[in-house]
Amino acid sequence: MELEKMLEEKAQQLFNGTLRDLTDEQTYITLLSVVKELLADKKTIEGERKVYYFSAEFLIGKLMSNNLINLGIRKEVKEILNKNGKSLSEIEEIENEPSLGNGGLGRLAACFLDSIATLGLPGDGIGLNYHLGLFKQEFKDNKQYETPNPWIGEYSWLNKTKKSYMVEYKDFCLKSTLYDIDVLGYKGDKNKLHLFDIDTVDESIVHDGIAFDKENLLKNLTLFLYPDDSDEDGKKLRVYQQYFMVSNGAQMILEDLKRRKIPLTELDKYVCIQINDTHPSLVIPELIRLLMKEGLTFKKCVQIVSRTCAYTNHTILAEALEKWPMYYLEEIVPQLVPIIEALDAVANERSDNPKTAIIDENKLVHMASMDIHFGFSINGVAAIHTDILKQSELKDFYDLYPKKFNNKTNGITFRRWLMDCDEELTDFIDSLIGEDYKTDADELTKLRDYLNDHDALTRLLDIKQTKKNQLAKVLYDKEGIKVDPESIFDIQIKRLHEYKRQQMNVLYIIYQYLQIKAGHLPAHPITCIFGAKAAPAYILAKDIIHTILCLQQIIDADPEVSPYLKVVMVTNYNVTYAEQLIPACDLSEQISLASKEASGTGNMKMMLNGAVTIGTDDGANVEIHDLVGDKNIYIFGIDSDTVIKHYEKADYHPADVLAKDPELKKLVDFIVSDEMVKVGDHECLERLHHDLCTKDWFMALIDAKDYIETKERAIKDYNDRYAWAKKMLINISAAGYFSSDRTIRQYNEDIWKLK
Ligand code: 26Y
Repeated sequence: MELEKMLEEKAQQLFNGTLRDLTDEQTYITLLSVVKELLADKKTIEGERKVYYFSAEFLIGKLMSNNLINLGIRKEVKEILNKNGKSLSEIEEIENEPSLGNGGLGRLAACFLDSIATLGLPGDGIGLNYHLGLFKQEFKDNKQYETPNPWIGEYSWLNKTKKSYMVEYKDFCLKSTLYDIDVLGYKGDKNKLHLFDIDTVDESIVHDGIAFDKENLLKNLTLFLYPDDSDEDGKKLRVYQQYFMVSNGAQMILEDLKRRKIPLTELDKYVCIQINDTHPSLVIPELIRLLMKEGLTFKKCVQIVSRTCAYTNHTILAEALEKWPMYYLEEIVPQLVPIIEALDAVANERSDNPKTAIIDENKLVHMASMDIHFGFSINGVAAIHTDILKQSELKDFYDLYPKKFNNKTNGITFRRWLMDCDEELTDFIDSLIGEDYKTDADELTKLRDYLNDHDALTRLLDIKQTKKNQLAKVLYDKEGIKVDPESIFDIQIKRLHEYKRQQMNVLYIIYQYLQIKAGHLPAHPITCIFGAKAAPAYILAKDIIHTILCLQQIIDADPEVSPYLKVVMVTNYNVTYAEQLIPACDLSEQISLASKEASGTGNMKMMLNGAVTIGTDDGANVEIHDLVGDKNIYIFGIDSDTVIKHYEKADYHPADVLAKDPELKKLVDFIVSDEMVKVGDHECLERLHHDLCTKDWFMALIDAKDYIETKERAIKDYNDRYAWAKKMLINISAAGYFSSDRTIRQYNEDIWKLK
């Protein structure tokens, strides 16, 4: 049936009206219902062998626009809505964002699902149906507050299935309910995202922000995306969640094999499990347990499972590598304890190096160690990251299993991060090189033919200006903030973490503020935009947010400064906000301490949308640098080898840097100046100041000077508009490598081996 007719009939059926009569909300529900039917009619991707991507996070973001694009009907829907006096973008506003992830790792999982389906590979996601996504962020008195972030409501993309499994804990059993979300490939067939839940979750137990009773598992198991892990109960709840996810997933996989009459001993031939960081690592002992219950020997189970599971590492920060106390497991999932102990014994047979043990002398279970011993592949997420894993962080394992290690540089889906978020740029690229790049991203290199095409460069600059104007309107509507769309949009959007060094960006802002106060105007007005959530219990991260908001207030109130410098911290940064910020970015801030950012993916998104990067040689920046060359990226700072040596020798002391550089000291001291204290909380400002002067664990002060000089150079360069436009075009033309289609092809060729 033709689309318009379907929509009209659905409007009639649901609301007894015509499309034209419906409210925006009714229109959204009508559209959702029609699109879900179209998805239901799509073919499921089939194949002998299938990958299951196990992940505690799937940061899928709003799905309407993405589904319309992949169905190939976005333009048509837009026209039908326009004809009926409605706008698609306003209708899309109605959708709640499912914020089922913290940041990069969760968003990567979502990009991967899109690419797996687009490449026509059989592959499903396995995760949890959190009722409340990552907290909603609010600001009051220049501080972050957290409130619940519900997303499901009466209408959503979830389809309730009839599948259900029993999950055993020490003192009770829980019955699961499975919800599926259809994942349609671009102009292709579909896979599924399976999200497990329980029926007894009770959203009303949340009080005072995001506090809740952590004891009552029946009510809270899937209530939150894993909560604050600063206390014992929060951590235990995460073990309950992780086991729930993997036990359900493992049972579903084995049930499917039985249905297909495949002997369980052939699991590894038909199934590959990709373990996304260590959060789903309990799938290894759980699968072994389930297979043993079917009568297989421990030895046989270890062999099968080891050929089935592959592990991706996303971090080298020690505090993020999960280690569970054995007594937690005894208290929560005692049935896994003998299996983990037996696995530890096997590991100790293979190597007497205590560093590769699974259970350490403090009776902590190292989840990554289990993955490496009993998985067949371990990969890092960017070239430099994998090298660091091999050479230092996981060196002992690399010596033991050199062939298991491999790199898979991250990628992003161009459907969402270009076609969806920047239609103007997409149409521009289409007009120059055709549409093949949408499924073959390397085609983007053809844009290089236009580097000296004045007309093309003019159009590119115009598009960037259009996106900046659009963002300016969003900032005004959402935040009540007026920005100058002609200023440089300098954007740092990512979780707030010391290693990502938003605090170094703060020092630049202070530098620029003091320069302007002293009568030295910047080469071009600049708007410094931040988006970041801090973990609720991460005090220093919250202090950095506070400092940014105080600077925002001071500069806003200063008519001498505000025409040239503006600071904006957007509220509740999420995927939806990212889609508006990224196309408007001129200068992309990727300034982590070298060696610390495993990959980064925001760097790729901004590059693809015509931003130029200022960054360290860290994560995927290294590969961006290689692809675009020195002239089209602003690299600064000490390199990762130097950083690693500083840590080994413990020879970095911020006080030494400050003693030698009184100009830098002035910038740092500004944090506790009268101006700041007047608008801020003395304790918070003091704490950050003290940390920078005495600890500065991520060495912001070592790189600050180079950073400031490099940024000043970029701002000067920006004024040569055509030279800048060339840099933009070179960045876009080189971004093809960062398509998640490429990443997934590599996962498939090296690890999954699906047909
Ligand atoms: C232990 C638990 C609290 C935990 C929860 C979430 C630990 C880690 C995470 C999330 C990690 C994460 O997002 N890592 C990021 O993964 C991206 C995708 O590979 C990388 O691009 C990025 O550099 C890395 O920080």
